[in-house]
Order: sequence, then structure tokens, then C-alpha cells
Amino acid sequence: MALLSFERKYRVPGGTLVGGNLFDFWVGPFYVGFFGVTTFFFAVLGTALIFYGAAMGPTWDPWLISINPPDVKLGLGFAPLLHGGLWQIITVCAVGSFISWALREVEICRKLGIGLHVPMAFGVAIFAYVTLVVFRPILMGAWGYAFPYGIFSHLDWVSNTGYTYGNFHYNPLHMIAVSFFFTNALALSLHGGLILSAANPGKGKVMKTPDHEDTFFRDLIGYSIGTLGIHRLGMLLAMSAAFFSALCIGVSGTLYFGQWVDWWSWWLNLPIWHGVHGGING
Ligand code: UQ1
Repeated sequence: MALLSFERKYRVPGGTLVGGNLFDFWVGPFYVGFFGVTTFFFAVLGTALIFYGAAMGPTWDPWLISINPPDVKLGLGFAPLLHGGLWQIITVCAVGSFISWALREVEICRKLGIGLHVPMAFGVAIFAYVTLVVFRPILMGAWGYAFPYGIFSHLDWVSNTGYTYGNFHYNPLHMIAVSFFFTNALALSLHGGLILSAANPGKGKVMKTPDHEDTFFRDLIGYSIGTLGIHRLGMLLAMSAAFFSALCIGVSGTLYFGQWVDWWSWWLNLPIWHGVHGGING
């Protein structure tokens, strides 16, 4: 169906989650909707507050601007505006705009009659962010445990937090998350390469079909996951990467308080190593 006649067919009122026909229209190519308005509101307010915080701060160097959470001493209270209060309002704006964006995706899916896979996948990214700046700080009893909004400052936070817990690279959930990120990159590079190879067989030649794609992998490794399957795998890998990232930081300082390198003692202390020459118990 030509794009314009398709748009005429599906660009009809209804399918909204709240508010009925309120804001149920398009502006140019963009669907607005109730949640388009709330996304816009939170995003503009949050961005303006970041600029206000920068103006109140010591630098306009974009690498060094930082909007910091309150001191840990404040606990879970409301902070004065320039001592973490801005960070708190900006966090409300960020969560408000991310969730609004996901709900706007849901409304567009409902209008189109398609599945909710895109907002579900985005939801895992939101979950990871909210774990960092809301769930974990609440479980630890202070907003000060959340990360600052700045380019270098958030990198420093990641580094300090990682080493506070005895090197995050020893965190088994971090290992799983990293493995999913790498496998995700492998899958997307294989998929992108495979599609482009079939679509670009050489100048003047007719493009090839999914049969060729299947056959390539059957010849190579004896197995093809299939054209739908590779996208299921991609979604699973990407969502798992974000999910285990949230878990690996979410348990640090809430369920696990020690050094992650020591967590592996259970392995070294297995009775099967007892008395083994060269082992720590031997
Ligand atoms: C694959 O088997 C497949 O099916 C034809 C694709 O779809 C086009 C792919 O993109 C890829 C990468 C594969 C190979 C992947 C695995 C896990 C065997």
C-alpha cells in the first residue's frame, strides 16, 4: 500500500489509553497524543533545569557540567534546589518523559494493531535507569547513591562505584550483562551483514532471497535460526543485556555488600578442592 493511502487508513481516532480524543491527532508526520504532550512537557522542563543548574555551576565546559544528587547525609528527603534539589526534579522529569514516551509508543501500536514489542523493549531500558536513580538509592536509604548528570562526573561515578564493590568485573551479573552486550553485537553484525550480502549480490545482479540467507548459515554451521528467529534472538539478547545490567548494580549495596572478587570464594571453598595440591585449602 502506498504510504499516503496507508496513513489515511490507520490515521483514525481511537486506541488511546487515556483522555479519549484529547490530543488524538498528528502534527506533520508525528503522532501527538496525551503522552506526546506529557513527554514534551517533561523533556522541555528537565532540559531547562539542566541549563539552569549549569548556569548556577562553576563551568560551561560541556564535559565538566554536572548536576549532582544531594549529599548522602540528606537521606531520602527533599534537597535544597542547588544542593541536589535540581537533580531530584530533573530525575522526576526524566522518568516522566521516558514513561510518557513508552506509553505514546503503546498508543501508536494500538492504532496500528501491532504487538507491543517496541515499548516492552524500551521498558527494560527505563527499568535499568530507574534502578540506578530510584530503586537502588531508596533501598540504600539516600538519593546520594544515585549517579550525577554530567559527562565526566557520571564516568567517575561508574568507576568509583565499580571499585567500591571490589571490581565490578568480578560481579557475576555484570559478567552475564557484558556477555549479552557482546553477543548482541555479534548477532546484529551477522544479521546486518547477511541481509546486506543478499541485497547487494553485485552490480547488475538481482538481489537474493531468504533461502540464500538460510543456506549460507546451514552451509557454515549446519543451522539457520530463520528470518523471524533472528529478530526474536536479537530482542532477547538486547533486553537481557539491559536487564542484567540493572540487576548487577541493583544488588550491589542492597543484597550484596562485600567485594565481588570475594564472592567467588564459594567456588574456591568447594569441598572437591579440599586437600588438592596447590589449591587454597591444600
Ligand atoms: C540466521 O540463521 C538467519 O536466518 C536466515 C538470519 O536471518 C536473516 C540471520 O540474520 C542470522 C544472523 C542467522 C544466523 C544466526 C544464528 C544464531 C545461527
